[in-house]
Amino acid sequence: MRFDVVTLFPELFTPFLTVGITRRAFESGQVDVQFSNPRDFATGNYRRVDDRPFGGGPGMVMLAQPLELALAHIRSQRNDGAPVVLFSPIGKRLDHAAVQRWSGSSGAILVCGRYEGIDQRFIDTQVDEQISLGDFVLSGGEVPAIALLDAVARLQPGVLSDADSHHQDSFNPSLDGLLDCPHYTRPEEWDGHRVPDVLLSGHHGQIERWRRDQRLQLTAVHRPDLLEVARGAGLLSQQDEAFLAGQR
Ligand code: 9WO
Repeated sequence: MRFDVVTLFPELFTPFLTVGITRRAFESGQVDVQFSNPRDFATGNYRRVDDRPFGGGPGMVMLAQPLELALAHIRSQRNDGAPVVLFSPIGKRLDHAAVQRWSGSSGAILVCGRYEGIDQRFIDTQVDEQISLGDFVLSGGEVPAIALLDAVARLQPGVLSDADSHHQDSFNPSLDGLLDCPHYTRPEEWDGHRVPDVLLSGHHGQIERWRRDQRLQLTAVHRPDLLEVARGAGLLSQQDEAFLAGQR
């Protein structure tokens, strides 16, 4: 799988690609990430990548031409017709299902905007898909690109430990079914707060039931929309429904 990232600031990515459980996926090339800097495709003494907006107004707009040349260079290296993705609040919200689709794909070309935005003609003619992380504005598309790469890399085979790998399973994932349960570690009492007794009991059946009940309760309270989806998908057992009925 290959992701090409078009960015004025490739150095922002390095710290995220070289630490943690996803490091091996990136360093082995399992998730191959290549960078193209529009600056390298800009012309003239000043190598401009931006200019003032037609019609006036604040800020600068990214020039279409250096972005298009960067794309052409990438296309000459990969001839798989990979989709061009732009990170923008206009786009479709990224969720776990989309991350799963990307993690099984052959990759994409990720375009990171800066300044006030990108010349619309580049977006209209070159961008296949826009992806949003939510209804807020950033100073560039790099943070969303890193978020996508991280989410995709952790779903690659061998990245999650065996203990975590159930999260890849579409029937027991934290985010397309129910929210995750709370986690506790040592000490048993911290700052006057004890770990729930059941977790210290050694009763694996009771511990599993408690965790399931916590997930159901957390989801019912914080994300009732997700609970409805899980219910509609037939993911709730009679025992689950009995617990939820007892909560009301
Ligand atoms: C910003 C913007 C704001 C309101 C409506 C549409 C918008 N599009 C963009 C945009 O594409 N901006 C470029 C990328 C240039 C300025 C910085 N950029 C950006 C991306 N800011 N915020 C995002 C972003 C991307 C994904 N999810 C949330 C925010």
